[in-house]
Amino acid sequence: MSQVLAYIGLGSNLDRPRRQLEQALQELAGLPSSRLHARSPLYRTDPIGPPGQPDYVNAVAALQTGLSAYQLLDALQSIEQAHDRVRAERWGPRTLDLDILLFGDALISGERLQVPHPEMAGRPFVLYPLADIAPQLEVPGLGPLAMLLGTCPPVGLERIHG
Ligand code: ROI
Repeated sequence: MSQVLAYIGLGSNLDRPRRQLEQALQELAGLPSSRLHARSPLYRTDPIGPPGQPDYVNAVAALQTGLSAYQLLDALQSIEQAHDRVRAERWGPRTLDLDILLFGDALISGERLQVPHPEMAGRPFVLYPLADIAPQLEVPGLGPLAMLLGTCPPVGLERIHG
């Protein structure tokens, strides 16, 4: 079976965010035909979007998987739902958000799924944890990750220790 390295962004700002992410990482590791290849440290990050919501905890995982991109998307949405995610408000607080950032070197522009994730280049809470686990990464269609970091300063995030 052909295997792809997929990068997944994790975020939470409700209901014990660190625990949400640690649990979600275990659930990613348990997906069929998949293996957790790497995970970044957790970061506390300032919310981007509507003000007045709690800080986020963010991380990025690299998953080696034999699933297709859409099978992976379905699996991520089931995990989100199991974490009681309520899709109440656009850009509002959430218990767990799992985004496919990259899927090998694929370029996907569907209705349900766009890869690379269309907003990743401007989001420090994605780029810095991604650089922790894949500093040499070439982002399909966008260029070297190192170049993207140069135009996205590490503002509003701090690595969580322990
Ligand atoms: N802000 C931060 N810091 N982290 C997120 O994961 C995140 N996710 C979102 C919006 C609401 C855009 N803001 C975020 O979906």
